[in-house]
Formats: sequence, C-alpha cells, structure tokens
Amino acid sequence: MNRTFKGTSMLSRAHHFAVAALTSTVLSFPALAVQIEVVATGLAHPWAVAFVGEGQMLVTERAGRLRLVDANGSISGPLTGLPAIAAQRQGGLLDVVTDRDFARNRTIYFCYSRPDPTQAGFNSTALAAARLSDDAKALENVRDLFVQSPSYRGGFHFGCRIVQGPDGKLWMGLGDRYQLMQEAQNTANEIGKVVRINQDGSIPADNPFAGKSGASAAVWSYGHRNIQGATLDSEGRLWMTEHGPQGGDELNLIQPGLNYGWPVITYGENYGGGQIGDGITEAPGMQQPAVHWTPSIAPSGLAFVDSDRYGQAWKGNLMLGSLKFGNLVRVALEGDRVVDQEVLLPELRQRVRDVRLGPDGFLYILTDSPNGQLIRLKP
Ligand SMILES: [Ca+2]
Repeated sequence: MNRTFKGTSMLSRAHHFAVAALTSTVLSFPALAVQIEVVATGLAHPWAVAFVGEGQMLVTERAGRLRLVDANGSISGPLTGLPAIAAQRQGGLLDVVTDRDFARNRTIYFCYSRPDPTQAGFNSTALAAARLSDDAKALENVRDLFVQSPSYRGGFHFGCRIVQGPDGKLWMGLGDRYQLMQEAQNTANEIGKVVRINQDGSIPADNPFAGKSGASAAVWSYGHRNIQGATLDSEGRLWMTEHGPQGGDELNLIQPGLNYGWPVITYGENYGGGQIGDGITEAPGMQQPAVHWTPSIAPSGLAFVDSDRYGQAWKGNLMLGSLKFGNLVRVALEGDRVVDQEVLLPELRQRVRDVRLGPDGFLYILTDSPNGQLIRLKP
C-alpha cells in the first residue's frame, strides 16, 4: 500500500507553533515527497520498534507483549520471559532498543511499568536487560538494571525512552508521575529525571551528582515532565522530547547536571486553563527548550537522520512524531541550534508513537491504535 504525500511547510499551516531560537532561515531544499509503505498491521498500541538484523524487528505492545516482525511483515506470537508489568493507563511495556553489540551478544534493553513488589498498587519505571533467544521466541537472563525511585500509585507519566551511548552506557528519560510534579526539581529522587547507568546497572562514577550528598547518583539531568522521545545526533549530542501540560511541549538538548525547569518554568498551562506555579517561562539556572510547541503537538518518538536515503533535504535533521495531529515534524539543526521545522505527512492522521531510523537508513513509524501499523518512509 503506497500513498504519496508532500511535506507541508510549517509556516503555511493554519495553526502556528511557537518556535524558540528560530532564525529567519527559510527551507533550504524543496519539499521532499515520500511514500508510505505499510510493513505490518494489527499491532495493538505498539510503543517502540528495535532492529535485530536481517530485516527483523522487535515491537513492544503497551499491554505487555513483545513481538517479532519479519521482513515481509508477519507478526510473531508474544515472546515469553517478560517480567510482571503494570499495564494500566499510560503504563505498560514501553521502549525497547538493541545493544550496540547485539549481533554478537543478542542483548536488548527495554523499559516498562514495574509493579512494586513491596507495596500493592504502586509502580515505577524500570529498565531491564535480556538476551533474545537464538530462535527469537523468548527472552533469557532477564534482569532489572534500574528501577525509578520512589514508586507511586498512579497510571501516568512513566516517560521511558532508552538511548545507548557509544561507550555502552544507557540513558533513560523518565516522567514526573503527574501528581509528583514538584519532585522533578528534587535531585534526591528519580522523578522527572534523565538517568544514566552502566550496562550492568551500576552507576557511572562521572555522573554529575555521583558522590554528592542528598542526590541520586543516577541523575543526569532534572526538571523534566514526561519524556517521550530520545536520540543521539551524529555528534553524540542527546536530544529528548517531552510533553508539556496544556501547551509547552518541548525538544531539549540534554546536558549533564542541568535543570530543564519543570514545573517552575513552562510555556504551558494547566488543563482547562490557569497558570502553573508563578506562570513564568524562564528563570536563572534553568534551561530553555530548543523548541517548544504551544498548542501541544504531543511529541513522541525521536530519530536523527544520518543516512543518505532522503538526500541532503533531511540529512542531519531530527524527526519526531505527533500523537495529537497524527503527523511527523522535521526539525532542522545547525550544530546544536534548531533553525527550522516542517510538518510532514499531514494527511496521515494517525497518532504517531515512535519514529526510528532503521539500519537500512529508512525511517520507520509506529502508529498508536488498537490496529497499529509499522510504516516505512520511502523517498
Ligand atoms: Ca523545560
């Protein structure tokens, strides 16, 4: 099934988005036409896709299932071996990535809403590692590497995006659990944080708060609301998207030890209106987003295009999905600055949950519905 859409300049859309740090740069390249190729259908609320070689992909379904999709789109039964998962509301089986050395060790990392075994009804986001069995039907040697603290009785804002650095260390973007938003400013816990861990679950000694009294050594950055997308660019910079409240969605360049402001500063407001806190958008010692979107687009999965598949038009750009508008947003970078953005696939109108760049250099998209699709974008 192929349909061709042309990208539509953000500036020509009826709804305008606030863009921080936007220069007067105009699109340097004509809009690129891409075809939508549906690779697989019938995925129930898929959340993340990871590539395991020979055209095969692992896809998580939020309800707590992990499936293998092969190159011709057939979907396996659920893999066995997953831990207990608190699949309710926004919680469930969420992100999955392969280890940089997957071809040799068959290691994957995934994150999920973990029931607290010591407190009934409480849960938190956990990052686990496992080995994909040789027949790809099971997970082996499943172990939690990191469990967000404290756990909480709730079903919202689990965050849960994983990125592995070139050195093998793992970042995970977390959420503020909604009702615990004030804790995003408290570096003593892992609510509303980005954390960084070693592949064995130990904490790197060079983390910004390691060895500091009263702080969680796992914390990499803080003041986040609900991180939903994460990627590295070709220079090794870490970018993440997060949901604001009503408005104030953000793309951030994540740097160690920095405060990204939530809930002290935000471009959003409370649901239904009304300011959050003092209603301020900037403050000393708090980072401004690279881009913010008001009204909200509900950004999701984030990918960096370092392949040549889409020519120079998209190379070096970030791509993120919009759950709310059911399209893609291309964010053009110059170094660590955002210089432009463009809405792509405005006719798609399916909630976009994940965006990834495959090892074949093509972009892959997961749509969030009871009959979700895995889509490949072909120029
Ligand atoms: Ca912020």
